[in-house]
Amino acid sequence: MDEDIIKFLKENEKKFISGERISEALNVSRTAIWKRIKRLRQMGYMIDASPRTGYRLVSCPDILLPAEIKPILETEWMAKNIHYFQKIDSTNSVAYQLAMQGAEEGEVVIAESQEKGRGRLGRKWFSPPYLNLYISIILRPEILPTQASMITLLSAVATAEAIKKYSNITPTIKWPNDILIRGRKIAGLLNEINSELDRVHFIILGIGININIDKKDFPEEIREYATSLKIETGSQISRKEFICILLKEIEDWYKDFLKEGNKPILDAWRKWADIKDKMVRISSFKESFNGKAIDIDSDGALLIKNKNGEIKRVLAGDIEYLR
Ligand code: BTX
Repeated sequence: MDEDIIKFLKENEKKFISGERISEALNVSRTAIWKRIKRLRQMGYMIDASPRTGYRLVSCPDILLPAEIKPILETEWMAKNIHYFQKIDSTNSVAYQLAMQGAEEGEVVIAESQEKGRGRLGRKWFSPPYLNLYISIILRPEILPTQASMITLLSAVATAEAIKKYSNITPTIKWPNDILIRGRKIAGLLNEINSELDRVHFIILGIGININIDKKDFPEEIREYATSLKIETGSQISRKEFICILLKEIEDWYKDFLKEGNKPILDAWRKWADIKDKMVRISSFKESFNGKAIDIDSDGALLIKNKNGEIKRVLAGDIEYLR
């Protein structure tokens, strides 16, 4: 209903439209319209209202309602169905449930805030309201589970490219899936898979990007390690414009992947990550060791040369750059 009123007001932008016309068009009472207008004003919409002339949309807030995103979204099929929440526990958890119930490829979950935003390995993702992006995309690629890590690399590449396109700032990718600017984390990816041995049912691609948060508003423990697009550019960012660029990038890279396979993603990932020959410390649940990064393998595993000259494949874990 909010959606319908916004759409209607937007179609008639800057003009007054009578409550009667809106109520006829949407088939609800004028009292119901007035209640919704009050709610939209609380959400940040500036709407003039007068008993004689009706309602007029003056300006829209930077919120991520589908009615705000859809008119500027240039994707072919991705995010045509958006599940929007002001508050949610985790977009990934909800997207996973939706996918279990049969949601289609390309459906997305977007939230203004998360109460239990999840990082990898049981960690938390700080998700304050109306400042950043928290989004999960449902994909159903016809691939083997062993190829699923390509989707993680793909989402990192698409996120890096979206940042570059929007701001002209060049981020870097840190294996496996952090996006950094000046060494500080601006985005994190949490991809979850549901599969059987030889078939992927679905993948949930979860992306958190710090957009308009100021340094002082990060919790103290991550303040020095995290950043946002606003901090880096010095100006307020339109979250809805950014999310549209991001969704288009993901759709384009995904289409490329289905058509051309791993190579374009691996090439782009290598370019953004610039990890070759860097000394790193690996921490995985099995072991920790230092070594020189050689490359990533065709399945996304990191190849590290240890001090004995052996090449080790690391499939999961964290890395720290050493000097
Ligand atoms: P990660 O485990 O690599 O990173 C989590 C770590 O990053 C935390 O332990 C903390 O040190 C730091 N951190 C937490 N919040 C932030 C933040 N906002 N900015 C920078 N650093 C932070 C990365 O996990 C994967 C994060 C995915 C988040 C998305 S949001 C949409 C989707 N839904 C959901 O629940 N998770 C994903």
